[in-house]
Amino acid sequence: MKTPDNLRKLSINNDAREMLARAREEGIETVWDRLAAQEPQCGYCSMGVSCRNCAMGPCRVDPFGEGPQKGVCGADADIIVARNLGRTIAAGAAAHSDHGRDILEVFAALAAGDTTGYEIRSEDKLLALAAEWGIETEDRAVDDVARDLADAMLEDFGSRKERLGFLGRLPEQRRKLWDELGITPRGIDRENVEMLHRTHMGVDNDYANILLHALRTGLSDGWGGSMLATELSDVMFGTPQPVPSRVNLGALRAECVNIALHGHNPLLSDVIMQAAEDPELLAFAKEKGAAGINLVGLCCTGNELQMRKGLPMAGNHLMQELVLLTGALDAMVVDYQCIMPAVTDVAKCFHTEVISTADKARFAGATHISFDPHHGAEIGREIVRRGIEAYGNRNPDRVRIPEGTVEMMAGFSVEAILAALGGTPEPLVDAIKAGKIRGAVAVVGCNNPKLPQDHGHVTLTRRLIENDILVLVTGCSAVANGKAGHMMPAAAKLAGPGLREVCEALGIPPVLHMGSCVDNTRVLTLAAALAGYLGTDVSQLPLAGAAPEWYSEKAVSIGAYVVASGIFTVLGVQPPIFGSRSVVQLLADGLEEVVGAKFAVEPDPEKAAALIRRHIEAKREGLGLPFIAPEKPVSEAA
Ligand code: BF8
Ligand code: SF4
Repeated sequence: MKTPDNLRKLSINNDAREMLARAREEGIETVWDRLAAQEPQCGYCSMGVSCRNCAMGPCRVDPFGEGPQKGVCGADADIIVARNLGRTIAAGAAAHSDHGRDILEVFAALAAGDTTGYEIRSEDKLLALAAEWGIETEDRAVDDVARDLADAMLEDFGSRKERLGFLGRLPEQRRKLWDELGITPRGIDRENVEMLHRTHMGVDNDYANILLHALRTGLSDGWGGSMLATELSDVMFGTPQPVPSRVNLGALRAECVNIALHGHNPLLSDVIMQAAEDPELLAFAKEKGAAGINLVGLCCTGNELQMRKGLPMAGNHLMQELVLLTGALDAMVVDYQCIMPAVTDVAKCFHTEVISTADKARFAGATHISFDPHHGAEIGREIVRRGIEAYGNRNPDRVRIPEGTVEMMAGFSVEAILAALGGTPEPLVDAIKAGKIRGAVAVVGCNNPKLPQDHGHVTLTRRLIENDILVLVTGCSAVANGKAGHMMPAAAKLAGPGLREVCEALGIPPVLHMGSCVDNTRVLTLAAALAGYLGTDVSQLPLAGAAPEWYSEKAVSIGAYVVASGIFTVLGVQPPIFGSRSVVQLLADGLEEVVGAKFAVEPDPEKAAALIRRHIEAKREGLGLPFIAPEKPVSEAA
């Protein structure tokens, strides 16, 4: 097995390097080894010019013009690349939206009094959503309002509507633009199904038309499935408020039963957190010799719990195997998405029990405990009990927990940000107008083993805050920035003078944790609210998005809805589109004319920061805001 020698190239974090060294010593395979074994990866697939959409294929076209230029059906590179991208976006949108549906179904069951372990924890939010969705609230029982809201939201998944229920948050200009372009998302499932239909052989054979529908499919995620997931999670689990937390593998505790909550959906993990405080289970843990029950988060399930309850994070995407390598994890509870099948292989090298919980996401080698919200509380307790039992099998001689955690703050929902601003966006708008804050950038998305873990997130974020750009983070980027120490109020000293002044006055960090990946919709809501406040379109604001280390289909869907919503987005990993010059031209240039925003690809975070700063200054100029020469010169970028 060929493995790169220098661990420093794999991750910027000491805890990761320490566990990678252990993996080497003990011959335990990780994601980096498997990537090396795949190299060189297929050039056709990397450029997006291979197709297996039908049994006349598989086909591939030669982007350099020497081999075939068309698949068996006659599809050229433009069609094949656009179809592949459309399907990728549909898969990502489906993942987010199916998560949203799962939340919505439990919310509906809760409203019907048919669950255990759930309650409405944010009545304010429920009533605000009901008002937004045109549901009568006066003199009505909360459960009745919730039932009607659930029914109305379920309609968003179907085919009977002309537009999704959350589009009223957008400025009029943007809604009109989408109507004119024919990309107003109508039904969440509908746009996904139509994307699959259009990319069947012999349906949509116009690459630009395919890509427009791909944007619409992404919009059905951002303004549909993901937004439902965020909003209803807030209703059921609480609207996040600033909360202290910690991050790193050091969050594991040798003396405790350690249970990691991994995946994306807070439905189960929330009841597990309740179970971990159950006196009977705590007594059982003590009986087994443990000092207590210690829960840690991974990926976005972790983010959901960190945002609302300050749950310590063990790490982001590339830490999921390394947390097992500590030998101190007794159970890894998984729901779905971003959970490598390899976790059960690594777990076998230790005593760790992997417990799968979603019937739609099963793992060979895992114990399956089917999650049923009607008995949420009981299932939560059963899972914690198994974790305690697994603790009994732990070999203390094999425990190696990297020392130390980094403090961070989470919990910056839009409501929390507005509260920090004194209830209105005005102070933020004033700070932007005065040039103290030049603009805001959402730095989001994954880790990818093709890049040094967290380097892109951390470097880009640092350059942006140094230049007075407020950074909003979600997903694995939030974890990366937490580890880097960017997410405590004291990090204001790393920011430029203007941003520093604002952060110090408000007592907030210059990098705000806005949640999991479905919570990128909080960024949309904030952007739309700012645009509404200024009476302008989102595309005119000094905003940008960046996914420096993305890997997932969900990230492509996010990119699609962010750009279609009018926000320039920089990707740090090349998407598989470079086999079609037309597709690249449209996404990286032509879209600007269509939706007022476009994509850029820039793997070097220093250059990405320069691109974003130029973009933000251009938007400021467009709004007639004062140009103040930046502290540090914009370095020459591509
Ligand atoms: O939804 S950032 S690696 S964990 S896909 Fe996955 Fe990417 Fe992490 Fe969360 Ni989002
Ligand atoms: Fe080949 Fe066309 Fe079938 Fe794709 S759809 S596999 S290009 S014949």
